[in-house]
Amino acid sequence: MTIAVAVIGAGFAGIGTAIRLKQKGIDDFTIFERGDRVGGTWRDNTYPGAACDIPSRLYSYSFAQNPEWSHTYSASAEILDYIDSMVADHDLARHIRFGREVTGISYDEESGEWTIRFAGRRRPVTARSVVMASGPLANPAMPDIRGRDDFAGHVIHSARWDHDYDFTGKKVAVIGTGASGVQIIPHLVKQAASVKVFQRTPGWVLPKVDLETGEFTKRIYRSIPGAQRLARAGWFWGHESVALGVVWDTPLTRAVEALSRLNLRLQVKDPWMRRQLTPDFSAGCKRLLMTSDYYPALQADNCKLVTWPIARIAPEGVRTVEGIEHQVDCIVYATGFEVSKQGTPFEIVGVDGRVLADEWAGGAYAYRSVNVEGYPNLHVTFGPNSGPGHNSALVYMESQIDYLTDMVVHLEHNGWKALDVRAEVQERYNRDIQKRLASTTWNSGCQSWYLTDDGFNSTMFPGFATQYANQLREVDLRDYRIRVHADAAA
Ligand code: N01
Repeated sequence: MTIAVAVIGAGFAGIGTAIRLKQKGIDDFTIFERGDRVGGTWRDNTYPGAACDIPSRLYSYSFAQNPEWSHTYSASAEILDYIDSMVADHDLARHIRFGREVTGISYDEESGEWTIRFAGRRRPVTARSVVMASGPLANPAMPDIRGRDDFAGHVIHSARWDHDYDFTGKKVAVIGTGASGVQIIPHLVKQAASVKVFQRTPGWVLPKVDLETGEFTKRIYRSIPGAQRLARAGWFWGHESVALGVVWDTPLTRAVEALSRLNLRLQVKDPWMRRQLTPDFSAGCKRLLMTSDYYPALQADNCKLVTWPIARIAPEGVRTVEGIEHQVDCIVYATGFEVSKQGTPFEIVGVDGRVLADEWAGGAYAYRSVNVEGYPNLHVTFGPNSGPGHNSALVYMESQIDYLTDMVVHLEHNGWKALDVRAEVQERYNRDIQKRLASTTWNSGCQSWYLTDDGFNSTMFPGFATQYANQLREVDLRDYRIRVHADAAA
């Protein structure tokens, strides 16, 4: 039997999509999740110190406000609880199938249906619409360092933490000092005998002022929902103004850098260390790092910052190019994720047997980040050029979810076969996006996961969250080709 909507992934995007589908009267959907519980990135990233660097009031859905957030910024366990509570509050458990890893989907023009295939299962599922909610940062990336497999000790990746490994008394190397690395290092320094931090590029660091939410404030949030909306709006506009110093190179960028330098001067006494920790690219080119305990941890007696490039991994540890071998018991890779900027997480075959990964080989693109011409009724959350960079990913996600669920409603209520974005509309949109990206800080010279090796930016949205939300506020059916079933056309 064909279902109305197949949602792939039970992380924030999949759960949010499910809630909005229900609120819009669509109950005939199933969420297929490869893991054994909901939560996506917050299920997978359980490293010590895992927390969100965006305030909780903004890192949550406006249609599922939570008066109980304990702090300004939440730790991963609390975020996971929030996702669980959304599942319970909206009766979503009966819609979720766990252990279903999608291996490929293909579109049949005749029926207007997508076939979804799963690892280890012979029977595929068919659906009229598919929502890709599998997340861009779902698969850990191991760095391409010579000798990596030769290491005789223990290996852990930040996104697949080994909670059984006891760091007490151990010598540890951490490779990677991005958003994950700076959260892990302070915790390891407290536990391990010694920690060597291998830094390739220092990032811009701003202090994270994390306050506990008092019982009185919670009571206000519980009894006056408008107060939560007000707090959310405050954070939202604060982040919108930060965009001026992060998305484009403006005088505000210099102000962000000055603030970060001041933070460095106040927290790090040693001039050599300060030089090593000073970035040489514009603030915002890579993600800003929000932490107040990273610099103090680096200066702990049992911690050492290593800035010589890594030459290779040896059986006993990490060898740097000047010939020193740092012998360790464990290597923690905080080296980020395999980001599908060009490929797709599984094979996606559209009209005329077109394969999306082939079309995206030069860099991914979509219309309004959600739809791709030739792949009707397929909707992507966190798709090409939808990255916030300066605001909450959930604010962007909420816009996508509202937009794509409206499209599903159009399709289902009208009994149409397909909604396929017009090629010329998509082309015009992406020409404009790439033109605007050229003047952003992300394209100003540093290398980050936002760019392909050729410097093509298919991840970030070049503007304010408000602009992004405005473009997704309404589905303009003139942008789409509508196909009807043969019997309806007759
Ligand atoms: O990964 P990253 P991440 N040799 O790719 C280094 C989200 N997130 O997991 O900068 C040596 O940013 C690499 O060095 P360099 C957020 O969107 C959110 O930290 O390339 N080093 C870098 O230091 C974030 O952007 C939260 O020179 C190597 C690090 O590894 C995204 O996840 C929290 C190397 C990788 O940094 C990814 O963050 C955490 C090599 N061969 C994460 N290869 C929130 O709070 C890589 N590196 C919401």
